[in-house]
Amino acid sequence: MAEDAVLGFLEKNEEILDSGKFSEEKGISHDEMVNAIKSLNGFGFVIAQDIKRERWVLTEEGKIYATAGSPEVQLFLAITPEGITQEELQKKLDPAIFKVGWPQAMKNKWVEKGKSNVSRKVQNVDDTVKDLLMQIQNGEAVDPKDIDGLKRRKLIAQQSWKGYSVRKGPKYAPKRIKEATDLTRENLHSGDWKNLKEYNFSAKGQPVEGKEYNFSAKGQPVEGGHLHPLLKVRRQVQMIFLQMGFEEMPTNNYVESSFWNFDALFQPQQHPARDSHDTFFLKEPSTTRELPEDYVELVKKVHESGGYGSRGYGYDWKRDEANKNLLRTHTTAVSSRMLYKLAQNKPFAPKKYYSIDRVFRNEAVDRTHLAEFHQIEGLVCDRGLSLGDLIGVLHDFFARLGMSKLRFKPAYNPYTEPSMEIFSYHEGFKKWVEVGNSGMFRPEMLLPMGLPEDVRVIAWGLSLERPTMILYGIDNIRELFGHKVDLGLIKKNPICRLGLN
Ligand code: FB9
Repeated sequence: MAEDAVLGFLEKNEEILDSGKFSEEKGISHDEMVNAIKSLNGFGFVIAQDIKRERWVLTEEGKIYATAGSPEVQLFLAITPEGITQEELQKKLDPAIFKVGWPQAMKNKWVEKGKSNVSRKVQNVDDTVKDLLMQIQNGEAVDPKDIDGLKRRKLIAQQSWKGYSVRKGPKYAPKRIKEATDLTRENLHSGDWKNLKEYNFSAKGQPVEGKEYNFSAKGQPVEGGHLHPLLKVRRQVQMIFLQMGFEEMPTNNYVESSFWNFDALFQPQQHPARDSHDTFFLKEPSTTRELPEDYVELVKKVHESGGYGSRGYGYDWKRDEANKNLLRTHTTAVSSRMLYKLAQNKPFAPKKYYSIDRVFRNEAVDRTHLAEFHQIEGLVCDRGLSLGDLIGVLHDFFARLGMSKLRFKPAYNPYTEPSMEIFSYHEGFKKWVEVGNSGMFRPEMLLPMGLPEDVRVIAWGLSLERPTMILYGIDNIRELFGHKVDLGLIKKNPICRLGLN
């Protein structure tokens, strides 16, 4: 329809000057006409030139006044020549008309307000606003000064209009023969496919030339899966650990017993972190079913009376407390399970383990902290390790993350001694940033497991969210994790390449 109108017009005319006017003359919507022109242009039947015009159109309010008259004139006409009270006037007018019309009529010095009455100051008024709006509605030119006034009252708005002028193209034909690429179920069934250009053989039986491929055409966007930034950073950190010869620990249990999460780590049962204000305890199943009883006895003893050179804590250790199930507060609970398992293997063989998984803490949430986060943890278990080995492995690990300038600050953890906070100088922020925590697991943790006396374990931890937020320039953790995440970010976020990787 629209295509035929364009091709037919060009058969006898040089050019379609304005697609807007042309579509009105043909009684075809301009959108349909533009689609036809674009398609014909794409196949070379026509050459289309953009036409861009800015024009004024009436707002909804403007359309009302173009029909019913401006509010100030409606108000003027509602005042009888002898004058009326303001209450009577307001009863005669729509509140919106009174609200806009009264100040405008006062400004035009058309009306005045007496002690009890409002009255006219002039005999007659012209509704210039209505006249101007009708001129714009009819596409007539209007003085720019008048335009400013109407724009200020939000009665008109600027609308950009895009159309085309159209001339014959190199492949012009008075009627378009559909390309073979337009093969459809319909034209195959109806037999119309025989009229398609590629199947429309010339009189001498020669096929007309085929449609050339448009190699610059963009492919359809492929809607596939998209990796979350956390998973991209996790993959990079995993690669770093694997390149350093670490094995991943099995972290597929969010629910843990207090025993493995705290007691096995020599964390006393009165420690504030074991309070329900800091930890999520489970109602159901509230207690663990099975613990290695011999080992539990050794843990009980080291808490109560020490041993291995330790004084212990000197309190009555409660099994019920150790049995409580919780959501693990750190992946160090997994490290304790793995080290206990390693201690059962005789003879002892050194190991390097890592884990990256979710941990849960019942703490106040803020812009950068939720009640859960992903903890990254690494540990090396071998004979005769020292703090120097820990510092060395930290330099190696963080260098691979792109952080080569480190400083260490003495710290305290219930299960490591000595402990250190790790700081790295951030060139972008021009300041030292805390990037993790570390330490050497205490003998009160390692020896009850059955590890040889000269075996030491150096370990460290950091979060996955902090580096991800910094690397992806996200300052609110809710933009990264949770139900408010913008899926556009998930689809568009850049790849993550860390440090030496
Ligand atoms: O991740 C942290 N900071 C960090 C890490 C990397 C990073 O990279 C940027 C690209 C440059 C930037 C920042 N932190 C640890 C330090 C702080 O963010 C801290 O405020 C928040 N910490 C979490 C705990 O807070 C509830 C981060 C989390 C953390 C802290 C300690 C451990 C693990 C995670 C640990 C441990 C540990 C210690 C000894 C033995 C075994 C494990």
